[in-house]
Amino acid sequence: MRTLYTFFRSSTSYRLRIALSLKGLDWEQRYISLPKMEHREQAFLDVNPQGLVPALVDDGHVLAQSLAIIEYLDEAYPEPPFLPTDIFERAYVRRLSQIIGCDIHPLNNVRVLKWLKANVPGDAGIADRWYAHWIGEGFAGFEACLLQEGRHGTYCLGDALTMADICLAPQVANARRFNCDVSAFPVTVAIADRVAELPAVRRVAPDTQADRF
Ligand SMILES: N[C@@H](CCC(=O)N[C@@H](CS)C(=O)NCC(=O)O)C(=O)O
Repeated sequence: MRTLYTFFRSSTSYRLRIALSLKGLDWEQRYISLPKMEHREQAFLDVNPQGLVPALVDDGHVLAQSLAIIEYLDEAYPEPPFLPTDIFERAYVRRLSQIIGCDIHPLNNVRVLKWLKANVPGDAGIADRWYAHWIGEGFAGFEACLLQEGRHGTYCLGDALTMADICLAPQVANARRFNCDVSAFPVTVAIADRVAELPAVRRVAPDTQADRF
């Protein structure tokens, strides 16, 4: 049995739930509440000393960093593949994944928003404006990349779902949760919506999670 340390609203945890679900793997969940700061308690730091979710324990091995874990899962459990076999296509999928994972998500992480609220007093809307700004900038780059490359189909790369789609759907879900206007990115949003509608994805969505209350 493998164990996923997860929080329902965490988009990086959602990536992992999607990946595990698509691979058809079984796992048990340990819920780590970010509002209750359980990710900074020693019990979780003993698992991931960085104090961030998700973490996965598989076959006794502790894994952290969602992109690294997704690639691990793909190597350990090859079907269905999350990365294409062509090396240039693999680099393209990693490029799209890293736009989300390295250039969008870290700017809008919980600790960043909390820091802004604490350090910019008298500006109640700062965190929402910050979030919307970086979502707009990030998705504009993502959409431009898709359109310039012209390699998308049902998903980011043709009609086979890849790691890029696994990263994209949770990020679009979070943007909507923060009431961001995503209408300027129709290709990106349409792909994310197709991913979110898959039964294997639907069953691990934030609104299905036991820790959502
Ligand atoms: N690059 C890491 C990011 C992990 C991360 O930042 N997770 C967020 C939840 S989506 C978190 O634990 N945030 C806690 C905080 O910001 O205090 C990954 O992809 O796994």
